[in-house]
Amino acid sequence: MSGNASTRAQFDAIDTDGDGFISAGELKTFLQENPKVSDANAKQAFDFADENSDNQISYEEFAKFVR
Ligand SMILES: [Ca+2]
Ligand SMILES: [Ca+2]
Repeated sequence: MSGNASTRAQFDAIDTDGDGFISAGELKTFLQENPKVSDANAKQAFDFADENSDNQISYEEFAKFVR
């Protein structure tokens, strides 16, 4: 069992379409609420979090990323 209630809540907040995965666009939208995050940095963060490179961040991948 990985993560906790607040990790789950954060994941759900980023997964705006509720399909159970965070897409590159969803992560970018979330990160760019902080104006310091550039497109390149958002992409870098996404690639780092997307361990299996399927262009989706699963909850398991997200939980590792934020840990
Ligand atoms: Ca999604
Ligand atoms: Ca993935």
